[in-house]
Amino acid sequence: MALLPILVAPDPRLKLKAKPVEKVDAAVARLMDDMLETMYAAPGIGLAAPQVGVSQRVIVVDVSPEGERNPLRMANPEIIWASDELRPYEEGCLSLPEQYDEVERPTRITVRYLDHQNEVRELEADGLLATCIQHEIDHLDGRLFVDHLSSLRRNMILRKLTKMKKADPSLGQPNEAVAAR
Ligand code: K1U
Ligand code: ZN
Repeated sequence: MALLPILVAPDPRLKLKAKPVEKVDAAVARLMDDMLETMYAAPGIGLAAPQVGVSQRVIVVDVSPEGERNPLRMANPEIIWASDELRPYEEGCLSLPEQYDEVERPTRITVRYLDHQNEVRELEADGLLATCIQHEIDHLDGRLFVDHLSSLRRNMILRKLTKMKKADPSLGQPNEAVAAR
Protein backbone atom coordinates (compact mmCIF):
# COMPACT_ATOMS: atom_id res chain seq x y z
CA MET A 1 0.00 0.00 0.00
CA ALA A 2 1.09 3.60 -0.50
CA LEU A 3 0.56 7.00 1.05
CA LEU A 4 -0.78 9.46 -1.53
CA PRO A 5 -0.27 13.25 -1.46
CA ILE A 6 -3.48 15.15 -0.62
CA LEU A 7 -4.23 18.24 -2.74
CA VAL A 8 -4.83 21.50 -0.87
CA ALA A 9 -7.34 24.11 -2.12
CA PRO A 10 -7.42 26.25 -4.09
CA ASP A 11 -6.54 23.71 -6.80
CA PRO A 12 -8.43 23.36 -10.12
CA ARG A 13 -8.33 19.54 -9.81
CA LEU A 14 -10.62 19.79 -6.78
CA LYS A 15 -13.28 21.57 -8.90
CA LEU A 16 -13.68 18.82 -11.56
CA LYS A 17 -16.60 16.38 -11.82
CA ALA A 18 -15.06 12.90 -11.42
CA LYS A 19 -15.75 10.09 -13.93
CA PRO A 20 -17.73 6.95 -13.04
CA VAL A 21 -15.74 3.74 -12.54
CA GLU A 22 -16.63 1.10 -15.19
CA LYS A 23 -15.75 -1.82 -12.93
CA VAL A 24 -14.02 -2.21 -9.57
CA ASP A 25 -11.01 -4.16 -10.86
CA ALA A 26 -7.67 -4.78 -9.15
CA ALA A 27 -6.44 -1.23 -9.95
CA VAL A 28 -9.53 0.43 -8.42
CA ALA A 29 -9.38 -1.90 -5.37
CA ARG A 30 -5.71 -0.94 -4.95
CA LEU A 31 -6.62 2.78 -5.19
CA MET A 32 -9.25 2.22 -2.44
CA ASP A 33 -6.64 0.58 -0.17
CA ASP A 34 -4.08 3.35 -0.80
CA MET A 35 -6.76 5.97 -0.05
CA LEU A 36 -7.65 4.20 3.22
CA GLU A 37 -4.00 4.12 4.29
CA THR A 38 -3.68 7.83 3.39
CA MET A 39 -6.90 8.68 5.29
CA TYR A 40 -5.83 6.82 8.47
CA ALA A 41 -2.37 8.46 8.33
CA ALA A 42 -3.75 12.01 7.89
CA PRO A 43 -5.77 11.33 10.14
CA GLY A 44 -9.26 11.70 8.71
CA ILE A 45 -12.65 10.00 8.63
CA GLY A 46 -13.11 10.13 4.85
CA LEU A 47 -11.27 10.73 1.57
CA ALA A 48 -12.36 11.12 -2.07
CA ALA A 49 -10.20 10.18 -5.10
CA PRO A 50 -10.08 13.79 -6.48
CA GLN A 51 -8.31 14.81 -3.24
CA VAL A 52 -5.40 12.58 -4.29
CA GLY A 53 -5.50 13.84 -7.89
CA VAL A 54 -7.52 10.92 -9.31
CA SER A 55 -10.67 12.03 -11.17
CA GLN A 56 -12.70 8.84 -10.54
CA ARG A 57 -15.88 8.37 -8.48
CA VAL A 58 -14.27 6.55 -5.55
CA ILE A 59 -14.52 7.37 -1.83
CA VAL A 60 -13.46 5.75 1.44
CA VAL A 61 -14.96 6.43 4.88
CA ASP A 62 -14.39 5.21 8.45
CA VAL A 63 -16.13 7.04 11.31
CA SER A 64 -15.31 4.40 13.97
CA PRO A 65 -14.03 5.53 17.37
CA GLU A 66 -10.23 5.57 17.85
CA GLY A 67 -8.80 2.05 18.12
CA GLU A 68 -11.54 0.48 15.95
CA ARG A 69 -11.64 0.06 12.17
CA ASN A 70 -14.74 -0.31 9.96
CA PRO A 71 -13.58 0.87 6.55
CA LEU A 72 -16.12 1.53 3.79
CA ARG A 73 -14.90 1.49 0.18
CA MET A 74 -17.35 2.90 -2.37
CA ALA A 75 -17.24 3.36 -6.15
CA ASN A 76 -19.96 5.34 -7.98
CA PRO A 77 -21.80 6.22 -4.71
CA GLU A 78 -25.32 7.58 -5.33
CA ILE A 79 -27.71 8.98 -2.74
CA ILE A 80 -31.02 7.31 -3.57
CA TRP A 81 -32.93 8.74 -0.57
CA ALA A 82 -32.33 11.63 1.83
CA SER A 83 -34.38 12.78 4.83
CA ASP A 84 -36.07 16.19 4.81
CA GLU A 85 -34.67 16.66 8.30
CA LEU A 86 -31.30 18.45 8.26
CA ARG A 87 -28.55 18.49 10.87
CA PRO A 88 -25.74 21.00 11.28
CA TYR A 89 -22.17 19.75 11.77
CA GLU A 90 -18.87 21.57 12.14
CA GLU A 91 -17.00 20.11 9.13
CA GLY A 92 -13.30 19.91 8.38
CA CYS A 93 -11.54 18.81 5.19
CA LEU A 94 -8.09 17.38 4.54
CA SER A 95 -7.92 19.64 1.44
CA LEU A 96 -8.72 22.72 3.60
CA PRO A 97 -6.26 22.20 6.50
CA GLU A 98 -7.12 23.91 9.80
CA GLN A 99 -10.43 25.33 8.44
CA TYR A 100 -13.78 24.40 9.98
CA ASP A 101 -17.35 25.63 9.62
CA GLU A 102 -20.93 24.49 10.11
CA VAL A 103 -22.76 22.87 7.19
CA GLU A 104 -26.37 21.60 7.23
CA ARG A 105 -27.09 18.35 5.38
CA PRO A 106 -29.81 15.66 5.48
CA THR A 107 -29.63 13.70 8.77
CA ARG A 108 -30.30 10.31 7.15
CA ILE A 109 -29.51 8.94 3.68
CA THR A 110 -29.56 5.72 1.69
CA VAL A 111 -26.57 5.31 -0.60
CA ARG A 112 -26.09 2.80 -3.42
CA TYR A 113 -22.53 1.94 -4.51
CA LEU A 114 -20.13 -0.71 -5.79
CA ASP A 115 -17.94 -2.24 -3.09
CA HIS A 116 -14.27 -3.32 -3.42
CA GLN A 117 -15.45 -6.62 -4.97
CA ASN A 118 -17.61 -4.87 -7.61
CA GLU A 119 -20.82 -5.92 -5.78
CA VAL A 120 -23.77 -3.48 -5.75
CA ARG A 121 -24.64 -2.54 -2.16
CA GLU A 122 -27.05 -0.21 -0.39
CA LEU A 123 -26.37 1.37 3.00
CA GLU A 124 -28.65 3.36 5.30
CA ALA A 125 -26.61 5.92 7.20
CA ASP A 126 -27.32 8.59 9.81
CA GLY A 127 -25.37 10.99 12.03
CA LEU A 128 -21.66 11.48 11.31
CA LEU A 129 -21.58 8.62 8.76
CA ALA A 130 -24.32 10.29 6.68
CA THR A 131 -22.58 13.68 6.95
CA CYS A 132 -19.21 12.24 5.93
CA ILE A 133 -20.57 10.27 2.93
CA GLN A 134 -22.32 13.44 1.65
CA HIS A 135 -19.12 15.49 2.13
CA GLU A 136 -17.14 12.88 0.12
CA ILE A 137 -19.74 12.66 -2.69
CA ASP A 138 -19.56 16.47 -2.92
CA HIS A 139 -15.82 16.08 -3.69
CA LEU A 140 -16.74 13.80 -6.65
CA ASP A 141 -18.87 16.66 -8.03
CA GLY A 142 -16.11 19.26 -7.54
CA ARG A 143 -17.75 20.76 -4.43
CA LEU A 144 -15.98 21.59 -1.16
CA PHE A 145 -17.72 22.28 2.16
CA VAL A 146 -16.86 25.98 1.72
CA ASP A 147 -19.20 25.98 -1.32
CA HIS A 148 -22.08 25.62 1.20
CA LEU A 149 -20.99 28.83 3.01
CA SER A 150 -21.47 32.51 2.12
CA SER A 151 -19.12 33.81 -0.59
CA LEU A 152 -17.59 36.14 2.02
CA ARG A 153 -16.66 33.24 4.36
CA ARG A 154 -15.59 30.99 1.44
CA ASN A 155 -13.26 33.63 -0.01
CA MET A 156 -11.81 34.34 3.44
CA ILE A 157 -10.91 30.64 3.89
CA LEU A 158 -9.52 30.27 0.35
CA ARG A 159 -7.39 33.44 0.72
CA LYS A 160 -6.00 32.06 4.01
CA LEU A 161 -5.06 28.79 2.27
CA THR A 162 -3.43 30.61 -0.65
CA LYS A 163 -1.24 32.42 1.91
CA MET A 164 -0.46 29.14 3.73
CA LYS A 165 0.59 27.52 0.43
CA LYS A 166 2.81 30.50 -0.45
CA ALA A 167 4.47 30.32 2.97
CA ASP A 168 4.89 26.52 2.73
CA PRO A 169 5.04 25.35 -0.91
CA SER A 170 5.36 21.70 0.24
CA LEU A 171 1.67 21.80 1.43
CA GLY A 172 -0.22 19.22 -0.63
CA GLN A 173 2.92 18.09 -2.45
CA PRO A 174 4.20 14.48 -2.64
CA ASN A 175 5.74 12.89 0.45
CA GLU A 176 9.39 13.59 -0.45
CA ALA A 177 8.63 17.32 -0.21
CA VAL A 178 6.85 16.76 3.12
CA ALA A 179 9.81 14.76 4.45
CA ALA A 180 12.15 17.63 3.50
CA ARG A 181 10.16 20.19 5.58
O1 K1U B 1 -12.92 14.70 2.91
C1 K1U B 1 -12.09 15.00 3.74
O2 K1U B 1 -11.33 15.93 3.53
C2 K1U B 1 -11.99 14.26 5.04
C3 K1U B 1 -12.73 14.95 6.17
C4 K1U B 1 -14.10 14.31 6.26
C5 K1U B 1 -15.15 15.01 7.06
C6 K1U B 1 -14.92 15.57 8.29
C7 K1U B 1 -15.94 16.18 9.00
C8 K1U B 1 -17.20 16.23 8.47
C9 K1U B 1 -17.43 15.69 7.24
C10 K1U B 1 -16.42 15.07 6.54
C11 K1U B 1 -11.92 14.74 7.45
O3 K1U B 1 -11.70 13.65 7.85
S1 K1U B 1 -11.35 16.13 8.29
C12 K1U B 1 -10.56 15.45 9.72
C13 K1U B 1 -11.51 14.95 10.75
O4 K1U B 1 -12.69 15.25 10.70
C14 K1U B 1 -11.05 14.08 11.86
C15 K1U B 1 -9.74 13.75 12.01
C16 K1U B 1 -9.34 12.92 13.04
C17 K1U B 1 -10.25 12.44 13.94
C18 K1U B 1 -11.56 12.77 13.81
C19 K1U B 1 -11.98 13.59 12.76
ZN1 ZN C 1 -13.09 17.06 2.26
